[in-house]
Amino acid sequence: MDDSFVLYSYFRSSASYRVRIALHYKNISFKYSPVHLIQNGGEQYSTEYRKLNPQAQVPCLIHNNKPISQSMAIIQYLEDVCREPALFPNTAYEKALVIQLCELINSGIQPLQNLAVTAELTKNYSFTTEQKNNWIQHWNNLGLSSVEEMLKITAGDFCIGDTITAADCFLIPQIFSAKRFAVDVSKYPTILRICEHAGEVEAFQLAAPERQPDYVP
Ligand SMILES: N[C@@H](CCC(=O)N[C@@H](CS)C(=O)NCC(=O)O)C(=O)O
Repeated sequence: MDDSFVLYSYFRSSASYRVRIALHYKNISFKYSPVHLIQNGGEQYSTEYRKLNPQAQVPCLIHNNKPISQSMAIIQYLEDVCREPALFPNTAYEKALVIQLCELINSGIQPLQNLAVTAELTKNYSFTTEQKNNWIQHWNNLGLSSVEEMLKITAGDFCIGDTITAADCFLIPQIFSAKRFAVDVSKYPTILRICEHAGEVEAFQLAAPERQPDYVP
């Protein structure tokens, strides 16, 4: 059995960033395989990459020569093959809270700022750069204000109490993206407090975009 892990990733991709945090947190070594989302018309559209992920998106994790896409599926898979340290709580309700936060970001925010979506707005709906940025900020603010309200109830040092969970793997990359799109995140003090705590943890440091081999300032 080939037990090696390969992660197809782009340094700026928030969905890839989630998986990088999970891999580092679980101390799983992996080969980093960069997919440049813009160069060469977008390397995610290459025939070779589409064989791994027909949706033409990163991340994609290869384990035992088998591909898995969708960061949620990948992180749950990592939890199954490497239980400790756990990223999902044992109790049913707390686990649901973790997935609730992950999905709020995964389904409710990130898809609306994704490259292919915003490129379509520009190309076929004549959005100006300003309109595109307003669109991205609108959906980030709508989602993040809900996240902030939920976290006021569930958070300790991290999203759910004082233990790192998959919810933190989703939140920190989303805040990285929000800042990149000039969203005013100072409105979200609970989120910022969690980001500060995560910033002290090695797994989050190692997963940061600027630490990746394909990073470009
Ligand atoms: N729900 C997917 C989202 C994946 C996704 O949207 N990836 C983006 C980068 S963060 C991508 O590859 N975009 C390429 C494109 O839009 O062409 C996941 O969690 O893995």
